[in-house]
Amino acid sequence: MKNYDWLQHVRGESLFLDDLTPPEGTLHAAVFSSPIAHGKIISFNLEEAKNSEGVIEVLTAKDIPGENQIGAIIPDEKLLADDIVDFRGQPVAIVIAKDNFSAHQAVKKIKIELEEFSAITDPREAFQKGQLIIPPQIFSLGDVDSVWKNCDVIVEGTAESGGQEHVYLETQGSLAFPVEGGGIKIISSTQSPTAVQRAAARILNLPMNKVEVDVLRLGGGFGGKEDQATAWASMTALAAFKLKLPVKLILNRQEDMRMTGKRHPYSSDFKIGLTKEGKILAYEVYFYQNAGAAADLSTAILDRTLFHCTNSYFIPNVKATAYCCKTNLPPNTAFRGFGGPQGMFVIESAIYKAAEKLRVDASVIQENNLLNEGDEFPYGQKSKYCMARPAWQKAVEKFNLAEMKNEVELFNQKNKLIKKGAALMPICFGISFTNTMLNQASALVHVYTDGSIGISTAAIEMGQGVNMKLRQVASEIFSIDSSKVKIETTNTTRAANTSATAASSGADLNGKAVEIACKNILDRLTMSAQQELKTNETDKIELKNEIIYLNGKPTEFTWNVLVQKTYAKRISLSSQAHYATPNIYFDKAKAKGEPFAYHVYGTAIIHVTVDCLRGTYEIDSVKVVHDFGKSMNPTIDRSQAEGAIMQGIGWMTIEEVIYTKEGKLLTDSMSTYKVPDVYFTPKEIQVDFLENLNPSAAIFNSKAIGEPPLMYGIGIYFALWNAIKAFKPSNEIKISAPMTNEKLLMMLYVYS
Ligand code: MTE
Ligand code: LUZ
Ligand code: MOS
Repeated sequence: MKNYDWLQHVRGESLFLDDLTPPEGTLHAAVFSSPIAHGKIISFNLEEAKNSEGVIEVLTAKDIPGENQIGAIIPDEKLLADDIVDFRGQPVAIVIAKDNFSAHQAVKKIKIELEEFSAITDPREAFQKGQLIIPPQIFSLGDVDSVWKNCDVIVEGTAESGGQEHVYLETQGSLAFPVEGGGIKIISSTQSPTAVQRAAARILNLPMNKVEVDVLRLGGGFGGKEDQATAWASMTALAAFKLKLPVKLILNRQEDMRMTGKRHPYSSDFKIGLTKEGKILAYEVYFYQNAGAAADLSTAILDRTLFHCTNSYFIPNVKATAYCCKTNLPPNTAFRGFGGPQGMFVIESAIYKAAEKLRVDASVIQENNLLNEGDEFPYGQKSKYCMARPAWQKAVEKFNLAEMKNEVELFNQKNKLIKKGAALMPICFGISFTNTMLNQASALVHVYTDGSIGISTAAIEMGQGVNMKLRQVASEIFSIDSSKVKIETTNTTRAANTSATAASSGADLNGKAVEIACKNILDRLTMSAQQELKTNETDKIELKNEIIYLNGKPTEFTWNVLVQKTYAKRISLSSQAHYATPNIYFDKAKAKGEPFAYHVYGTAIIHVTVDCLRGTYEIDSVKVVHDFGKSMNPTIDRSQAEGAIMQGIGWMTIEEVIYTKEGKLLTDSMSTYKVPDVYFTPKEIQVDFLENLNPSAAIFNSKAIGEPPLMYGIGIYFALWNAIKAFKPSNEIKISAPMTNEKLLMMLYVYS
């Protein structure tokens, strides 16, 4: 099964927001944003900008007819600042001009007078000053306090992990135009059309039915457009509403990097207690999340950090506390893994520190404590169809870990200045939005009289291949060629009240809805065939490869003929269906429940080579055994795994988001923010499929793949750790990701 989207992409035929032919007379917007991280607006002077060439209008908070509010979970974020500015790059005014260049020229002419306040960029400082967005969140299992005395070793430490820029190829943008009856239509590059619709309706003081949002596809989202496409869409909606003309706004790369939030940096304290055999008895952890200046999705992300704080290990006594710290940075947001990777990085760090103290290889502790069937997670759910150990064992055997270890040791004995390091990284990731309410989707399926099919769902195609998977569902249910199936744009008039395409559950939720809708139509078609073929009760009707079979024998009825006959009988060839993940719940007050439909497991083995003279390194190989369930599209799933692994590796190694203490982003271009390129990719990536049939909540038993493999990338940090140790065994590692070349070099020669 090929991915139709990819064929179009390589031919340059796929359309993105900026490729759409804009309506006649479309105006262009540019955003004026706060030049400081924290302060009070005293006054603006917009005159010069308004008189600038090509400028039509400059809009500020005063021009908002509805409520100046875009906060999705907590209403704490204004579309346009009108009093206090909380971060550098916070939108203050929108210039609308005849063309993009004029709009940008005029932005430079806006004068603003501010009273500057001191800025906080560090989450621990925010915590000390009581700047928390929500009260501390705690997950616990057993009782850590009573078991420390039974531990043979206890290790405490601190771990830092950095932010990460999404670098979606298509920057944030939107196009909005007025429609009949005072409404607005918005074309947006969003993962969540309903979030855009809701926010724009609030801004414009319109009912939601007067705001239509349409999405063709995204040039990548990676979580960056789960919540943060809303502002730009609302701005174009506001401008189009006020000026009664189409307005387009596309951020350039630098604007996008400066104004939008990123993966949350975390600073964490851990304490881990083990027996001398390496069994973990207790784990206590405190997470300080750098949320930025508004809640955005931070609280949900904080939850997922807690859900994944023990990764794929069973730890009988856990106490995990998480703080959502408000700082003067752009609001940080969803990024593939959604807080999970940050939690997992800390438990892995704790295990590595404990291994040093126990003088064993960290993999011994990792393996010792892997989840078994029925083990309880700190949030009360029990591990089911647990693949933690099967994946680990298969990786160890298939990739011959013992031999690889020998090779590394031999190499390191022979080489003084070049050292190799290896690490294993098991993962366990829960599938479902942790906010149970969001686990629903809908599909609208039309079979046209020529036998072709059009499908609308809530799913957003952003490169992950969800449209191809939805096509496959319909083609499989009807047993017709997938070329007969078209996936329509995602539109709020055809799929209402949608959840974002996120949490890796786009294919599951929308696929299940498509499955139900197609089965409804198939039932009617089967009934119609029974009438046409005048069958009796014992006869068996089947649709196979576009032919109707009666008792296993082909009839003269093809798919197309049956569709026409059914239409002629005035039977509906359309169906709308809704799917909600069954049997999941979470009691927030108790922090217990069964929030996930299922878990995804796997193990990676990562090898690196470090040049200990220069602090540079290469990735030799990443070898993975991953639990795909029964993959419905191995090509797409493998590519998702490879992309996610690379993104995880980037986060841990060379991608470094740097803000000054004054909240100024220094890494605001592709020359200062380094993403992995083709030369940086591992020399070898192997992804082995661990097949299993469970569980049924996955579409066609094909498990969600979007996010889980990102966390294999965490293993590279520890492979580098081991290489550093091989060079200088006495080295005390200061745990701070990413391990950039500079940091690694300092680690080798400066810290001891
Ligand atoms: N793959 C590509 N090519 N582009 C993307 O933006 N986003 C990731 C992942 N894979 C993304 C991607 C993220 S963050 C998620 S949550 C899932 O895709 C969402 O899609 P799914 O639910 O259909 O897997
Ligand atoms: N978004 C969300 C997510 O709202 N809830 C989640 O649990 C989640 N998980 C991963 C990615 N996005
Ligand atoms: Mo993905 S972080 O759930 O958009």
